[in-house]
Amino acid sequence: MSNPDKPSRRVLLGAFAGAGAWLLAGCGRLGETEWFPKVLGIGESLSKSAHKLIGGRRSMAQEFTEADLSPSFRGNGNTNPDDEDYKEHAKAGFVDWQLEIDGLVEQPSKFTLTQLKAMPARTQITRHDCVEGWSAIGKWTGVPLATVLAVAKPKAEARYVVFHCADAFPGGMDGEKESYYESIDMDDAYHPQTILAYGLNGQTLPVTNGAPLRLRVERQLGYKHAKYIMRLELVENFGDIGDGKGGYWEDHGYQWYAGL
Ligand SMILES: Nc1nc2c(c(=O)[nH]1)N[C@H]1C(S)=C(S)[C@@H](COP(=O)(O)O)O[C@H]1N2
Ligand SMILES: [Mo]
Repeated sequence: MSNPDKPSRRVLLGAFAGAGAWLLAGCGRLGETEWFPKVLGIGESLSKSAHKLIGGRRSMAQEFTEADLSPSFRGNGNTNPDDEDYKEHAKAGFVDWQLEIDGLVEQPSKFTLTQLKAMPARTQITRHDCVEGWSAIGKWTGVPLATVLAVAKPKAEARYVVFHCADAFPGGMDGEKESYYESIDMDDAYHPQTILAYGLNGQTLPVTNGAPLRLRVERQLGYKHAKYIMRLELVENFGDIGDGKGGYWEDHGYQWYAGL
């Protein structure tokens, strides 16, 4: 039953669509308008496309200062992948490790950690929010995903970047392991704060937090930030990867778009 005091979703979306041209033209200034926080207040009920329409997908996540850093950045989920290849690489300091990029790209590529570190880096101090109810502020250094994609050249039909990770969780009754994986769309892939991080708080990224490389996708919740990345795969859809929902936790019921 609809509540007569509350504008319906349809009415709200209609209002946004009508204001669309103006909103897009002014999207760089949205955060400064008085009504924007109010819009965000009702944003919980907005669809992803409406969120995008009001400029939300392109806006920047808040960045903090050194003074805001959490004393330590805890590890969560898997913190030490139980995979033979991974363990060998970790023991060797990831000198022979390579990030693979394949799928719908013109130029399937491999990058060593040294090559990734030689690309222009971005450092950002951001807050990580986990659905389990904790947050931490950390300083992340890495290469923008956009920079790496510029080398691999996604084909026009590529719609998602899938992150294949080294770790797995024990699966169902047969004890079969389920690999951790995640996916984001091209809007998030090209967002300036979306980086493949190899540094945390001025140090080499520890194994606990995803060495050698982990995703930072700052507009979304913690489980989207894939750690222990081994391979990026560009796909048109992710229906035949894992259980088809776009990520390990999505396959277990979490939302695919985990916007903050
Ligand atoms: N490969 C992999 N990535 C992962 C996870 C995981 O278990 N494996 N856990 C996710 C969750 S739920 C959170 S909150 C963050 C935790 O990152 P941290 O260990 O650096 O705190 O990593 C995310 N990425
Ligand atoms: Mo999490």
